[in-house]
Amino acid sequence: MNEAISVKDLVLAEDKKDWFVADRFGMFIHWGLYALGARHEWLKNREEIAPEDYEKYFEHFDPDLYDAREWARRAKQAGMKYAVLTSKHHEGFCLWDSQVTEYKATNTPIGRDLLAEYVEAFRAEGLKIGFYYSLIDWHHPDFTIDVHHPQRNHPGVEQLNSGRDMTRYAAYMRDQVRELLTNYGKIDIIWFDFSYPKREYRGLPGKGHKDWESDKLLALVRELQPGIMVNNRLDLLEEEGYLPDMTTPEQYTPRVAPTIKGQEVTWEACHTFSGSWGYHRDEDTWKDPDQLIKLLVDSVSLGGNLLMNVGPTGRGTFDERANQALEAYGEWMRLHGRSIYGAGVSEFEAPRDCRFTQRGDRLYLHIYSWPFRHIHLEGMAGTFDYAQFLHDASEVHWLESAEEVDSNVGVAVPKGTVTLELPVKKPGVTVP
Ligand code: FHN
Repeated sequence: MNEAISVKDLVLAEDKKDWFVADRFGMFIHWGLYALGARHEWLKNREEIAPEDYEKYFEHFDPDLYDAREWARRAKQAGMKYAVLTSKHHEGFCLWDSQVTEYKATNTPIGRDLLAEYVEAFRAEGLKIGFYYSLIDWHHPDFTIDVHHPQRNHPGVEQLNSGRDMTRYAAYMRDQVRELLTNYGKIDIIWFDFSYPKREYRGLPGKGHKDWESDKLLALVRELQPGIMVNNRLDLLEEEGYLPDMTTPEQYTPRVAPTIKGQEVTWEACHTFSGSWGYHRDEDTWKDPDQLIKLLVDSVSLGGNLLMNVGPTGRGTFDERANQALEAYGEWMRLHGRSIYGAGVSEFEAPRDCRFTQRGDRLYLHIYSWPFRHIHLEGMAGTFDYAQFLHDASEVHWLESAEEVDSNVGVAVPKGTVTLELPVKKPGVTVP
C-alpha cells in the first residue's frame, strides 16, 4: 500500500499528542562509527574522508562496555520519559542486524544487534521508544553525491555519480524502515533526518525534489505502525498541506509556539550538551546545569518538548561530562517535575526574566535571575492567594499589593532558576 496518502490521514491523532505532552522530556542518542573519530558525527563530511579511509572505524567498532540498561537507568533518573536513538545516521552505518546491507554492527567486532538491546532496556525502564533514521546516506552506492556528500569535491564526481539511482535508494530506505517498524515491537516515534530539496535542490542538475519518495515512505510508516509519531523532516510540508505529528525546531527554542497554516502543532526542540551530537572528545563548549534547565523550561513554557542529546563513546559509555549533566537534570526534575510533565503554555504573561508553565490550576513561575527583590505579577491580583517555592514547598509571602511576591528571603534558596508554585484560584480550573 504505497500509494500517496491523503492529508486527512496525516493529521495528528489526539491520543498521540497526549502522551507526548505528558512526557515533555526525552533523550536523544547519537551513536555510530563517528564515535571512534570522536570529533563530531559529520566528520566524514567535514574532512571529506574517502570511503576506504573511513573503513578503519568499521573495522575497530567494538563498544565492549555498552550496557543499554545503564543508559536507560540514567535517562530515567534524569527525568526523561522517551528516547530516540540513531538507528542509522548520515554515515549509513546501521546499529541493527539489517538484512539489506552488510554495513551494520553485527558485522563489526562487537557482533551484536545494538538496537535490539536499546529497545529492550529502555522499554523495561518504562521509557517510550524512538528510532532516528537518516534520509542521507554517504555509504550507499545509489545515494547521489550532492552538496553534503563527503566526495562532493572528488575530481571524478561526475563519473562516481553516473549510474547512481535515488529510486533504488528510496526503495532501500523503505526496506530498512520496514525492518525497523516490524522487528522491534511497538515503536512510539520515528525521527527522519533530513530532507533538503527546497533549500539547495542538492546542487545537482534536474535533481532535488521528491528524491526520498517521502509520500511512499510515510504511507509505509502509517501502514506498519498507525499510532507512531512522525517528525517534520520529510519533504511533505507546505506543498501537500501536510501537518506533521511534531515539528522539530533545530537547536533553538522558538520565541512563540510554532503553527503551520494557522494550526497549532505539537513540537519539540532538540539540543546537545555541547556543540556536537556525536561524541566529541575535545569539545569544551558544554552547557552548565542552569543553561540546561532553562532549555527545558523555555520549551515547555512555549508548549513544546525537549529532546536532549547524549553522544556515547566508542566503548559504549556516556562520558563523565554527560553523566554530570544528566545528574543535574535528575536533581532538578526530582523537585520540579510537576512544573514540566503535562504542563504547557500559560494563560498569563510572565514578567521579564521569568517563564510561566501551567498545568490546569497549577501555575509555575520560573525565575531566571534569582535573587532579585520583588516579583511583580502585573494585573494578576486576585488570581491566586498563595505562593510557595516548589523545591521545598516553603511559603513565599505576598506584599500588600497582592501582585508582588516578596523575594526578600534567606540564602537557603538555591541560586540559578528558582520556581514558585501558584495555585490558581480560578473556579472550574482543574488539574488534568
Ligand atoms: O545533520 C544532522 C545532525 O547530525 C543531527 O543529527 C541533527 C539532530 O537534529 N540533525 C541534522 C542537522 O539538523
